[in-house]
Amino acid sequence: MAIYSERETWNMNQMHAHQLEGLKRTVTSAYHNVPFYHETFKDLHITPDDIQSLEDLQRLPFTQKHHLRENYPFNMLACPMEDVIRIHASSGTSGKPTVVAYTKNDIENWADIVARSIALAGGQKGDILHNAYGYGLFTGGLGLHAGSEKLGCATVPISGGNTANQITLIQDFKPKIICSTPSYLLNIGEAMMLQGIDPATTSLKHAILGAEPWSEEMRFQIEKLFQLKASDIYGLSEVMGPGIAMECAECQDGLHIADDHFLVEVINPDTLEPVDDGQYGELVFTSLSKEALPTIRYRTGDIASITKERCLCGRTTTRMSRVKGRIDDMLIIRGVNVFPSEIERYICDLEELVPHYQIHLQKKGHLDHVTLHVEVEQEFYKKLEMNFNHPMAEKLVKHLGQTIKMKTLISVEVRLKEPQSIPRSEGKAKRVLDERTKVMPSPRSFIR
Ligand code: DLL
Repeated sequence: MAIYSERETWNMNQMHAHQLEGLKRTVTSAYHNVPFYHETFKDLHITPDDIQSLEDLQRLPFTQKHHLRENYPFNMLACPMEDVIRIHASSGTSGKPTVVAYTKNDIENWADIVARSIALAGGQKGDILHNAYGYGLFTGGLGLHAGSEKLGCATVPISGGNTANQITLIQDFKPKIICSTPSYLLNIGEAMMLQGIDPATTSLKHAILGAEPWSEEMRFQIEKLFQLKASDIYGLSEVMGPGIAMECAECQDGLHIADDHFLVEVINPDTLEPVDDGQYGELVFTSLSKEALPTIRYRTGDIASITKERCLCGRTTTRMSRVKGRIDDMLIIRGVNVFPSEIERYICDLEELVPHYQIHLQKKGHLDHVTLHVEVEQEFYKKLEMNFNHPMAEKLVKHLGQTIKMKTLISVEVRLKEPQSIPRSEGKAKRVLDERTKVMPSPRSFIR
């Protein structure tokens, strides 16, 4: 095990003492410097002196995305603007973007956390790292960039997109590590094959993949295609950016949370009560070292579980499961909850299909109707003679529909699509298209 920092193997007492100090500092700063926190604490009759143990965290109010939006752009800052050296923001597809800011210390801590994450994935000083996360207001590009430089990697800041150029640079520079969303790496692999390049023959040995949900089966496909180790990286801008948790390449058994910078909780999103370790719920993070934008009990909307059990790699940090998905992306069909990543698993299991898919949600009468558009693999398409009425196609549709029904309990209409027909992403893939505002007539409405 290549340990980047001794903090990764601290015992519980060391970690708790460090966390309590960070929590007290964070709460004091938020209370005195951020009007939003001052007011909410006052309403609950809490002052920073009430925080005497880590358990006191439970007394603090939750923070949500809308609080950041309501305080757009800079009212959540706990430091004067002259101490801010970087600003990032979410894309803001619905309403105002959420703005996040960093002091010099914040940027240094973040770089250190990301350097540790790259080391966890198997990277080391001297490696060439191809960074295909988007640069700009999105935290992926610059976040991985700073960590890569801090670790001492030769960093290629290619950003997302221009796939032909990505392939040329991978062939010419021979990077050992690639960072991107899982869906974009798949696209790069596919584009390589179209050019007659076998992705397994590149120099890549490690992939650092995240920023969107992906399944274990998708990992298997990517690792097989490129012959590399693919590790999951998690983070969100509101709490910091990539690196809040990172899987170790040795065990690939959950993501190590940067406990020295964040306190994690998992709650039931309906009751807001904590759930037991090992149970799925909504991840909530409190920052312990951030100066510009302290985040207290931030509700991420992401569903995962945590465990305090020690990882076989020897690191002692809390681990979280893969994120199943965001609460907003959960499909609730006749009372059954399913995440797109759970459907993805069954697509990846079938060699006649490629994991390029989209889930369309529509209303048929009063009921939600799910149609899964999924592409067939090129060779299989030829075998079908490009005809989806072919008996082999019908068998495949039936098989996938039945598997999804059996495993997830939801009925899905499967529609095979020809190769290359589903839009490719250069960043986060859009898996769910919610068309439910367009009301479709129910079959019954035709029976008069
Ligand atoms: O996606 C930060 C990031 C960049 C993480 C690069 C990893 C790599 P946001 O754009 O604010 O930040 O989006 C955060 O993306 O709340 C999750 O819903 C989702 N997400 C991030 N990482 C993962 C992951 C970046 N490994 C939102 N698995 C989060 C599943 C993820 N979902």
